Amino acid sequence: MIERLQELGKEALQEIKDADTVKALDNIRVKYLGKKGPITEVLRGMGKLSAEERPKVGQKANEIREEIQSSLEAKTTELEEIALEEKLKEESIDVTLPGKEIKRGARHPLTAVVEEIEDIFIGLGFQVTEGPEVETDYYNFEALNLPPDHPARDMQDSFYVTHDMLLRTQTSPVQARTMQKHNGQGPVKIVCPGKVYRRDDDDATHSHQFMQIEGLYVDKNVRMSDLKGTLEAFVKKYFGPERSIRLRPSFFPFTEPSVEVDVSCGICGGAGCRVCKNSGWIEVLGAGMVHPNVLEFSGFDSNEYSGFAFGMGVERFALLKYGIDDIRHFYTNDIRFLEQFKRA
Ligand code: 2NL
Repeated sequence: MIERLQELGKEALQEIKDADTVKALDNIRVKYLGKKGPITEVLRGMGKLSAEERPKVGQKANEIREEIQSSLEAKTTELEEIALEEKLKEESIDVTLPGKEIKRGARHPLTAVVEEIEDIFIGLGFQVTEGPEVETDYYNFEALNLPPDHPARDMQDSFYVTHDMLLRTQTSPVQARTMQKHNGQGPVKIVCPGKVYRRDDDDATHSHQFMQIEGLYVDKNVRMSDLKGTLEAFVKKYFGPERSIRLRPSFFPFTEPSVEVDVSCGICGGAGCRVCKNSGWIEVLGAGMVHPNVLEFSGFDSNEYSGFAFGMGVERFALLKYGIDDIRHFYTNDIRFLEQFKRA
C-alpha cells in the first residue's frame, strides 16, 4: 500500500510539473485529492490492515497528500506569475513613441473680429445685446422711422418670411427692442452684433448674408461730440493709434444728423494709393444722432433724452485688417483660408 501511495505521489508530481495552465492544475487536484481520488481510495481500504501497519499507511497518505498540495500551490503561483508577466508585457506602453497629432481648430475670422470689436466697446462701457434674426416689419422698419413707402421696404430688397415678417436687414431692431424694455428710462448703452440679410447678388464685396455690429447710446445730454470721441477711440484701438477719422454728412432715416465715418488709410498714410482709391481715406461706418421719432417710437421722451447710433459691416473690418480681397472667402469654408487664422 505504501508503494502504491509513493507511486501515486510520483505520478501526481510529474503531472503537476507538466501542467501549463491553472485550469490543468485544478483538474489534477480533483483527480488525486478529490473524494473519488485514488488516495481516498487507499485510505478507505485501511480497515483491512493490521493495527501496526495502519498508522504507517495513514502517515504516508498524509505525507503524499501534503506533498501534492504544496506542489500544486507552488506551481499555481509560478503559472500566475508567468501570466502576469505576459500581461504586463502585452500592455506595456512605449513612452518614447511620437504622440498622435492633435488637430487644433481656429476661431472663424469673422467671429474673432466681432469679439475684438465687442471687447473694445465693453471697455468703453457698452453692453453686448443680441436678438432674433427673423423680425417683424414693425421692429425692422417702422420703429426705425422707415415709412411704409420707403424704398428700403421693397419686397425686392429683403427676404420676407410672411407678409409682415422678414430676415432682419440690420441689427437695429435689437436696439429698438432694448429701448422699449427700458420704459423711457436711460441710459441705454449697447452694441448689437449679428447676422443680417439683404437680397443682393453675391460678389467680391457683397453678400446676401453678412455680419453687422450696431451701437446705441441713449441718455440725457448725449451730443455729437460724444459720438465723435467714441468712434475715434474705437478706430484707434482697432486699427492703431496713428490712424484718425473724419466725418462727412450723410443721410439715414433713423438718424438726424447722419454721417459717414472715414478712417485714414493705413497703407499710404493719407498720400493716396489703390486701397483708398487715391483719397487717403477709407469709409468704414455710418452713424448719427438718433432721430427723435425713433426715440419716441420706443418710449423715450425726445425732449428729455438724446442719443447717438452707429453701424458697421464686420466683413469690411476683417478685409481691411487682414488684407483679404474677396468677402466670399468668409463663407466658402476653404480650410486653407481658415487655417491662416490659427493662433500661434
Ligand atoms: C451702416 C449704417 C447705421 C444706425 C445704423 C441706428 C439704430 C437705432 C437708432 C438709430 Cl435703434 N440708428 N443704427 C445708425 C446709423 C447708421 O448703420 O452703414 N451700417 C452698415
